[in-house]
Amino acid sequence: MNSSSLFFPAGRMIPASSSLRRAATAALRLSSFGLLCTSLSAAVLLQHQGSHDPTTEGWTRLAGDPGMVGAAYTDGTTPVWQIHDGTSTTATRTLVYQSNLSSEATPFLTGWRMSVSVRIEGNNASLGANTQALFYADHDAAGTYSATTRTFYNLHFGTNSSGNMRVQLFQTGGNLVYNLTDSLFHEFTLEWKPGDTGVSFYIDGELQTDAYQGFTANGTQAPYLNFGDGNAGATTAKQNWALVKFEQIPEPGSVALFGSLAAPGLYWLTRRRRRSCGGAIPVDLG
Ligand SMILES: [Ca+2]
Repeated sequence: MNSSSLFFPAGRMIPASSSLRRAATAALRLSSFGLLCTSLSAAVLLQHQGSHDPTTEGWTRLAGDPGMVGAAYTDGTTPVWQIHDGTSTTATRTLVYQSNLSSEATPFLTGWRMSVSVRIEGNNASLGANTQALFYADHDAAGTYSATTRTFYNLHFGTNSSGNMRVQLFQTGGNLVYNLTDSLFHEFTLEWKPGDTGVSFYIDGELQTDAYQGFTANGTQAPYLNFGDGNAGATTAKQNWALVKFEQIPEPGSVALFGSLAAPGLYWLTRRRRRSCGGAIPVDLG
């Protein structure tokens, strides 16, 4: 597909100043942080949601073998797009849904957020690209552009022997691993804003680290996003993807419209929101 269609027209990325001002006023009057979760939503650049076929949402199916399965499925009561090895018996058991970004300079300079809700059905002890959500960027975690290196912001999902979810942040110098205490759906979020020197990682809105650096390697390929099975090995586990969302966070200049007194309040509320939109769950840094 034409990658330019991944982006809304520039005029729609940031609300008109009058409506933005009204939204900001309303937001600052709210006493419920729950309402703020939606009132301050960022511009969604790309999204997979529920049981929709990702190829109808702007993603391209890239399968290493025709036997690989991506199909609509209901996990309990949650509609998902399920990915698994299916009848594939070759040594190329990969299936990812990918979307190229002609340039992610704008979202990177103004801020970005990638949110994923996924559950693994069955056990997958191999914590790696078997189940991954990836942002392949041309900027490092300090926001510095490079023409010759690329930074992978890559969430790897797996389970322990009991089926409890695990998530790994692929990183140069040592991966970060978080062990969850159940096998339920959770929302995993990476977020970067101007001035940050690392990417923040949240589980269900709870900050886990603000220093994720990603994995940097030589490369010149255009930036892209993908999710699915990026490892050629076999696994009996199935991946149930309820949500993959990539957003541009409103640029700092738009906050200035709120006025010098309102802006610090909104910043505080925004920071607070990341800690208030989901229930806390126990995690261990493994
Ligand atoms: Ca595989």
